[in-house]
Amino acid sequence: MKKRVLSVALTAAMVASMATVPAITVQAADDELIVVGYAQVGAESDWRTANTESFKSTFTEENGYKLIFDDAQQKQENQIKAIRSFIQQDVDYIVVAPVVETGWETVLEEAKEAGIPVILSDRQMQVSDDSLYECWVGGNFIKEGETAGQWVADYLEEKGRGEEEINMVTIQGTIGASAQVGRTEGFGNIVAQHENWKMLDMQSGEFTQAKGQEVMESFLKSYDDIDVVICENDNEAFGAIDAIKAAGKTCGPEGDIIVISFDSVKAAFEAMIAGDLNATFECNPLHGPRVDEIIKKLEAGEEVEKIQYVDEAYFDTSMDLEAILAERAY
Ligand code: GZL
Repeated sequence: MKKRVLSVALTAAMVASMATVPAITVQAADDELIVVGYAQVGAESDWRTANTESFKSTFTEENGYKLIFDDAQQKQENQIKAIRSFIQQDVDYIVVAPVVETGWETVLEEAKEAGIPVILSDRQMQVSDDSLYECWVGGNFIKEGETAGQWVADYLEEKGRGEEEINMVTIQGTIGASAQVGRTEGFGNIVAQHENWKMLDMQSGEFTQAKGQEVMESFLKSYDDIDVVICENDNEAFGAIDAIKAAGKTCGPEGDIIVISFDSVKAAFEAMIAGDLNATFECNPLHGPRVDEIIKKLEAGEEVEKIQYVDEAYFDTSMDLEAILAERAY
C-alpha cells in the first residue's frame, strides 16, 4: 500500500558477507499500519464524546491503524486546516464529520489530487461531484425528525389533546449541519399535517446545553403558553429543562411542557427517569466499526455503498428505561 511502511529488511550485510545468498529478505515491519486522519467536529455534546470514543477505540495499532485525530472546536476553517495537514502527511485515508454541509469542494479536490480517499461520517456534505468522497455513514436525520413528529401526534392524541391548539418552539442544532437540516425538515413535515399545531419560533442552540438554556429562557420570556419544546439534541434539552424549572414551570410527562430531544445518550435516559424529559430519538454515534469495515473493503478493492445509515430507535417514559439504560453503550 502506497503509505504503508513496509520496511525492506535488506540483509545487505548478509548478502555482502555471503555472496551466495540470492534473495533479499522482505519483512513486514511492525509499523505496517493504515494511517487514518480523522477531522472531528469538536466536543460540544455527549453524543460527540461517544462518537470520538468509538473512533479512538476502533482505530488502534492492535487493529492495524495509526489514527491522527483533530478536534476542530466546531469551526469549519479548523477542519479544512486539518484535512490539508493530513494531505501533507500523506495519510492513507481521510475521515471527516463535516460541521456544516457546504464549503468543502476545494479541499476535497486537493485530497483527490493527492490520491487520498475521503470517507464522510455523521454529517453530510453538499458537493457537485460525489466522486469527491467514497461514501457517507450516519443517521437518517429526516426520518428522525418525522419519527419525533409522529410520536408527538400520537402522544397528544393519547392525552385527549389531538384537536387542541398546540404551541411549539424548536431549539435547533448548529445551522447548516445536516442533523439540524434533516431534523427541522422531518419534524416540519409532520407539523404540516396538523393545522392545530403552531410553531411559534425556532432558534439555534448550537447543540450545547448552555446555549440551549439561553434560547429556552428567551422563548419563555417571549411566549407564555408553550406546550411542546423540540430540542435537536439531548444537551440542548438539559439546558431547556433547567430554564423551564428556573421560570417556575414544570416539564415532562407530569409537567406543563412536553420536552423531546434527539441523540438518546445515557443522560437523556436519566432525564426521562427523573420525569423531566418525555422522549428522545436515537442517533447512533458508534461509527468507528462501520468506518473500519468500509476501509477494510476499500483495501480489498471492493465497492462500498455510497450512503450507509446506522440503526436508530426512540425511547420514551412508557418503556422500562432502567433496564434499557443498563444495556446502553453510550
Ligand atoms: C448527529 C450529530 C449531532 C448530534 C449532536 O449525527 O451530528 O451533532 O445530534 C452533535 O449531539 O453535536
